[in-house]
Amino acid sequence: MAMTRAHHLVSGLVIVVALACLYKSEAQLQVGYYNSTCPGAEDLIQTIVHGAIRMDSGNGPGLIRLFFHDCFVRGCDASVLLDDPNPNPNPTGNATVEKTAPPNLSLRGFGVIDRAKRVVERRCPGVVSCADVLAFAARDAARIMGGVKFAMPSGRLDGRVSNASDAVNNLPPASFNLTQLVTRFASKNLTGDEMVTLSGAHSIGRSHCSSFSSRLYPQLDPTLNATLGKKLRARCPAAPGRHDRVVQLDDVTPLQLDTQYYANVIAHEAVFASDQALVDRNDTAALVAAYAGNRKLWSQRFADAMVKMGSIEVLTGPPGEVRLQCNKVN
Ligand code: HEM
Ligand SMILES: *[C@@H]1O[C@H](CO)[C@@H](O)[C@H](O)[C@H]1NC(C)=O
Ligand SMILES: *[C@@H]1O[C@H](CO)[C@@H](O)[C@H](O)[C@H]1NC(C)=O
Ligand SMILES: *[C@@H]1O[C@H](CO)[C@@H](O)[C@H](O)[C@H]1NC(C)=O
Ligand SMILES: *[C@@H]1O[C@H](CO)[C@@H](O)[C@H](O)[C@H]1NC(C)=O
Ligand SMILES: *[C@@H]1O[C@H](CO)[C@@H](O)[C@H](O)[C@H]1NC(C)=O
Ligand SMILES: *[C@@H]1O[C@H](CO)[C@@H](O)[C@H](O)[C@H]1NC(C)=O
Ligand SMILES: *[C@@H]1O[C@H](CO)[C@@H](O)[C@H](O)[C@H]1NC(C)=O
Ligand SMILES: CC(=O)N[C@H]1CO[C@H](CO)[C@@H](O)[C@@H]1O
Repeated sequence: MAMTRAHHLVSGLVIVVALACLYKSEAQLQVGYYNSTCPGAEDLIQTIVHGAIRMDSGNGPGLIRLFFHDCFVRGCDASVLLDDPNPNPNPTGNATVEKTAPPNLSLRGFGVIDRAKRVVERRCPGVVSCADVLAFAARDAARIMGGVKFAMPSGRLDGRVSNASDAVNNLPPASFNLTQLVTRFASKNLTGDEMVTLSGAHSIGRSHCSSFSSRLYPQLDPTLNATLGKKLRARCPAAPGRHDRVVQLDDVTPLQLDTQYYANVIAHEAVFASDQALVDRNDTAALVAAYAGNRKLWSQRFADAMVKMGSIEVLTGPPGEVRLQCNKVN
């Protein structure tokens, strides 16, 4: 008798949990969200991304960073892709939309997203959001640059707002220390471990001198290897003039999304103070060391962290929309 009662309780609980999951899944991303509404969308996007990276390898890091900047500002809603709707330049010269805010300095890959969106739009009009196109493209870029293949859940809708001050307030600057980095990622529900893992994206791509010149002048940052410091000074003059030059983030294997970045951090050869800060605490330093010696471990964790980053504050209902063109709201 008691058994039956317990059974009923258990099955009741199972139903409640199942219903809760069902309800929740309405607002959740799904792997293969476009299976029936736009089969082939992910393949089409992958083809475009592949071609774009073959033409210019900088599109690889560009797309991965674009995804990060999208997700950290108002969630992964393609707000980073919106142009200023005002055709006349702002009289104050102030930034208005995210992509014109200082932290977005040098974002690249917009053209790849526009092309992928156009191709997908031709196949299935009004179905695939720009936020999902960007998520798929970043996933593909990571694989093409040397990462692992992984499933990227989808079903995001596009936002209708882009605000430059949101970018300034949400994107971490390269001067952040470890405490600040951990806190900023925690505000996006990402753990310290995930912050260390995602920072490995700095294994590819480049930086402008202006993003780290405070480590070079007036004094060389003592946590930077002096030999590298002198090399960077030669490349990045104290008085830069109008031309802000670029350096590779990982000078050893600049085109491989590998764990050389972590070896660089251990050797004090990372470009940003925020990279070097990863060894400022035992637990994060231990993870840096583990990743430096285990590419397989890092690549898998990086894939998992990209999926998690891709779920930040996603829109799956109103006021979200499927934009027809990625640079403007419908
Ligand atoms: C941990 C905090 C982070 C800081 C402080 C930071 C900062 C920066 C800065 C200042 C640049 C150079 C911009 C320039 O001067 O052109 C950069 C480049 C880059 N970042 Fe980060 N970033 C962070 C996290 C991430 C994450 C989470 C990702 C992606 C998962 C990422 C991916 C990239 C990539 C791929 C580039 C190279 C872009 C290119 O070559 O066009 N970063 N980052
Ligand atoms: C789409 O298809 C894939 C592969 O068959 C499957 O793993 C996934 O669960 C499907 N997703 C949806 C939402 O139907
Ligand atoms: C806009 O620009 C003016 C003048 O340069 C400046 O005083 C003001 O703080 C700026 N506003 C914002 C929101 O950046
Ligand atoms: C952008 O956000 C800032 C800070 O939250 C706010 O003061 C400003 O009014 C917003 N701008 C627009 C155009 O909504
Ligand atoms: C990190 O920076 C914050 C803000 O400047 C400061 O309050 C804090 O003491 C710093 N933490 C460490 C460990 O340096
Ligand atoms: C983080 O998780 C909490 C609790 O689940 C949620 O309320 C909050 O919106 C999440 N924040 C982000 C940025 O995803
Ligand atoms: C800095 O790097 C150079 C060249 O890789 C190396 O010879 C030197 O030992 C390093 N300096 C320190 C203090 O580790
Ligand atoms: C961190 O490192 C210090 C110094 O090496 C050591 O004494 C301490 O036990 C370590 N803490 C943890 C949590 O590993
Ligand atoms: C791609 C893009 O619009 N980048 C802008 C980022 O912000 C800087 C500074 O506000 C602008 O000069 C760039 O044009």
